[in-house]
Amino acid sequence: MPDANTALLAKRLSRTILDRLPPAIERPAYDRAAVTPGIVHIGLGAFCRAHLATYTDDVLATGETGWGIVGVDPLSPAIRDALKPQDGLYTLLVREDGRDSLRVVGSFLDAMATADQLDEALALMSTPEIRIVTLTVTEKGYCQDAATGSLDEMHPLIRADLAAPEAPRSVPGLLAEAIRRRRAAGLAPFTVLVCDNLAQNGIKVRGIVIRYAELRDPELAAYIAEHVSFPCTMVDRITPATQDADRATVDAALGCRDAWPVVSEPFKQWVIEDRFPLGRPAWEKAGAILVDDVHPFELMKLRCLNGAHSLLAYLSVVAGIETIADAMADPHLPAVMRRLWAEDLIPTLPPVPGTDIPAYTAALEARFRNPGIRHRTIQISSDGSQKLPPRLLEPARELFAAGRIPAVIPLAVAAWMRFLLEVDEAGNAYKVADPLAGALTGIARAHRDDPAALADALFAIGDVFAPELAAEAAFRTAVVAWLESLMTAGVRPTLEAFLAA
Ligand code: CS2
Repeated sequence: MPDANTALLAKRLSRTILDRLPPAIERPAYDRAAVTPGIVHIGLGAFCRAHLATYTDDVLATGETGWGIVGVDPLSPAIRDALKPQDGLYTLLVREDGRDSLRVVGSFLDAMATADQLDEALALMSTPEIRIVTLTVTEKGYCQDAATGSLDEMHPLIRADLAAPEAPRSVPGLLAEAIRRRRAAGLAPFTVLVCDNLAQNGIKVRGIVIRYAELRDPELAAYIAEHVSFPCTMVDRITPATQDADRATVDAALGCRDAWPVVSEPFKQWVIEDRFPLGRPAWEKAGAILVDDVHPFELMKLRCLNGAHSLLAYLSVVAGIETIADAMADPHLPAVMRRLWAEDLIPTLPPVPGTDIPAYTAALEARFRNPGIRHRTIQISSDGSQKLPPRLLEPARELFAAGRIPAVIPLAVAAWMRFLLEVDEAGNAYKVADPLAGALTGIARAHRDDPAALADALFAIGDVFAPELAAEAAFRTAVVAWLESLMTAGVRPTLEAFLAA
């Protein structure tokens, strides 16, 4: 006879097992059966499940029952397939200093994948109960030209959607079609709440969706421009991709199997512009900050947190440093990061209400050091062509416009260029994950022995480098010098030379 614990481990996390979980596991403090969907969330990755789902879970626990979430994966059915047999439940493992706390999150009522449930998802988005569509589809999910933030009209998914707009595969196509269907049904449009790391994310995505709609039907575009609200947001919680070791930790603590738990740091922050014509959950009760203007918060976070992440990620991958916590233990990287903040990024920021920016960056450093979070530098290195413009290239452009020369950003850009060679300094190969990977790695291979030619060929990619920045002679000279040093001397001597200068 298997003992009770073995029998439980053979079981899957689900609503019927919630009451039997060990007492230390936090779980929904409300009757999930009484909750109805009010939000469709597009993109089921780890981040949204550590972030907006927990804010919403807390609001549901205050007795607001109309704001359950239905998740829609626009890419693969894998997370839907993990969550569906679990009644949408999953565990969030919050880690700090070896202290784990676990929480089963209940705000996802159901999960769908557009791969085989597109009509079901569109039908749900066209019901009166759904008043908000939230999104975490990563920067590249919006089919944007990263340098300008406008719609990439030649994107294959956009071309395909314009040819068959009622069966969309792109995110702009999905939003436009859902808004069209609601309008045809006589319903007011939902609010579109973008929760990705784009500068002025609501404004950008509004522009992208309107441009897509213009190409589809100018009348629909005019309707969206006039009636649909796209508040901007700043979202923050460090949430690395789930590893098998995390699944094992969670299963052992739960005593049952969770097919896709999520791991995060304790810190979380959400700043939201309060423009929701059809209402919203009282997210402020869960600690969200509702403001009139998100822009200062968003610039601070995108530049200081994400910009530092990108600097550390490219140097670390090339140097063979596996995680951000390991990078923080490096003799040189933290000092370079502090100079990035002090010399290049903080000078570009406007005042941020209620925030002392040096204290914010000091807190960031402590978050990066969290030994419980194994945030892999190769994960952060992905999609550099989309991430570098808002994090580092836009601040560089602003510094030049103000008559200043960035000190550290050229080193970060050179590290990205060196990273595109797909081999670290110990000779280990890795893959560049990026929507432009083919073009970028092709250029890197063609110029692997010529840093100046490599830099020039990359500067010519207009989707990444704004022409004004590519034309700055001082920028080009600095990037080429650092790239040459990285390619010939290596990361360590380059950092030493940088810090000595
Ligand atoms: C990271 C972000 O992968 C990345 O590019 O910089 O995912 C970062 O961890 C989050 O934005 C933190 O809120």
